[in-house]
Amino acid sequence: MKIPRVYPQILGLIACLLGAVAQASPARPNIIVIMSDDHAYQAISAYGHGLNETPNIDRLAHEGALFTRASVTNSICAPSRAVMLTGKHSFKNGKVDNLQAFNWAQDNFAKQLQRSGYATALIGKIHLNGTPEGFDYSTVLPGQGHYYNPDFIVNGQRQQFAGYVTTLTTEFALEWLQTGRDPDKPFLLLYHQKAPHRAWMPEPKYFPLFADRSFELPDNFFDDYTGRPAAAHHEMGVWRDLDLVYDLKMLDPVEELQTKYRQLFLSHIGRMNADQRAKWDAHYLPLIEAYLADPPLGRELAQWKFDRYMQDYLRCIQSVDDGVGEVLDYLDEEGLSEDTIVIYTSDQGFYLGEHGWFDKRFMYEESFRTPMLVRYPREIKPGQRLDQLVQNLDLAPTLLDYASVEIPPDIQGESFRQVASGDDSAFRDHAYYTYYEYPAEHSVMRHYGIRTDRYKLIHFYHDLDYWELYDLATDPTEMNNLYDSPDHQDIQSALHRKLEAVRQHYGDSDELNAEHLERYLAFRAGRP
Ligand code: SGN
Ligand code: CA
Repeated sequence: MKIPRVYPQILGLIACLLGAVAQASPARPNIIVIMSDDHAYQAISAYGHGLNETPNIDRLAHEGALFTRASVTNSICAPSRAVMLTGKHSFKNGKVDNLQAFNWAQDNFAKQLQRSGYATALIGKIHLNGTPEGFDYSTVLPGQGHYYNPDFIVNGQRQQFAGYVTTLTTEFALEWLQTGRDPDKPFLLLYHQKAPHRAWMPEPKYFPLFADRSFELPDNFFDDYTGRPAAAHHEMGVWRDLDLVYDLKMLDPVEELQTKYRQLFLSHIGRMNADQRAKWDAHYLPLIEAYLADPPLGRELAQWKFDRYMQDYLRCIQSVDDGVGEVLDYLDEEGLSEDTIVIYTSDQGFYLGEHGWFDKRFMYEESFRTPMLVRYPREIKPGQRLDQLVQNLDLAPTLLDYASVEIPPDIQGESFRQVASGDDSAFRDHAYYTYYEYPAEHSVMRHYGIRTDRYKLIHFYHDLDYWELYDLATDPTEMNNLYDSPDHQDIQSALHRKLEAVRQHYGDSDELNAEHLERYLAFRAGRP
């Protein structure tokens, strides 16, 4: 067929118009959310605590924004992930604790991005039962997963992989980026590491790191919890509750150390192949012999336990940092760095000996706060440190905002896109917190509370009824409960009013807490 001569002109016009449209609305950004598990901000060098070096995570701070006061709404793994996905508080999305089921049928921001044309993948730890919804591709750990030769569920099929969990997770993420995704679509990748979760089993190449290092105990390591009965009730003490075999790796061949978690540790270490086990033993057996030959006592034992804990915890983080470097390198090599939002965060913070603890759950700063670093060269100036009270609750609306997808009205978080771009006009003036998993491991009682720019008000309830008030400007380590102090009556009343208003705004209440408690106790008792 003969093509009329006018066609090329029309085609040219169409191309020109399309070009104009493309210019008016630039391509939507790619998004990578890197989440690790239990990564304390104190253990990221960009946060300035001097414990370790994380050069790759630090790149995000140098080339983007670091949030100094980011927090979670519920400091425990699965609930935190549910909050991130849905943009709703635990009492709205229904996943209030690690134990009860998550409802994947509800909407989440991955589904919203997928519907709007994004290629989506979830790789690594998610800790939410059932098949993930909202992802074209998923490779996830069952539950907590294992460090060595872990199982992954690949698009619904469970299989075991040889290797170390952190490097495998990075490999799977890179594979999807390189060959798995639809290259014609913008992408969303949730790249979620298991590390540095308990029991802190490092990759062999990092055994030598920190081997001779002793760590300074935090000032409040020997906290006596005066004025804080719920804190006193804990079971997460570094010197009292860490398990010699499981946590501190004293798996003695003569089986003298019959600790509570010895069997559990055997199930983890039992997954290793002969080569992995040989490397493990070459490192830990001399430490075990030294310990048995001359077991430290008293304060020396506390320091020894803290050092053992910190050495392995920080080693696990080194492998996480390597993975971040590989992903950032991939973006550079492919010319994608400018157009990709990269977020680094954790499902919550963690205690590194503060108040004498490991673990999380409390609304005190170290576990209430979480790392949050965001790089997006198109919009975010390099090297910013921002102190707004952003929360994991805000990730879903923020990412929808960047992707030009309408934020559903029932989402409870706020977009911090403008904040990240350096707009310091008002953001939310508070952060609201709820914690429910009690009675349970570590014995952290049920509580809720509010943090404002300067103060924190917390209410512990259920088998005690106790309020705490902290002035974070004068008492950043929360040692001095000011509740009922005669000098703080005005601020106490103001915080109570604020807390009530915030609870009403989000739709939380004492009645709802009573319902959650009843459901939880029934669940634990195995009642329907
Ligand atoms: C496990 C750990 C706890 C930890 C929870 C929740 N015990 O149960 O120390 O608090 O996970 O962690 S362990 O003996 O199994 O290691 S979370 O990050 O998944 O919420
Ligand atoms: Ca966690």
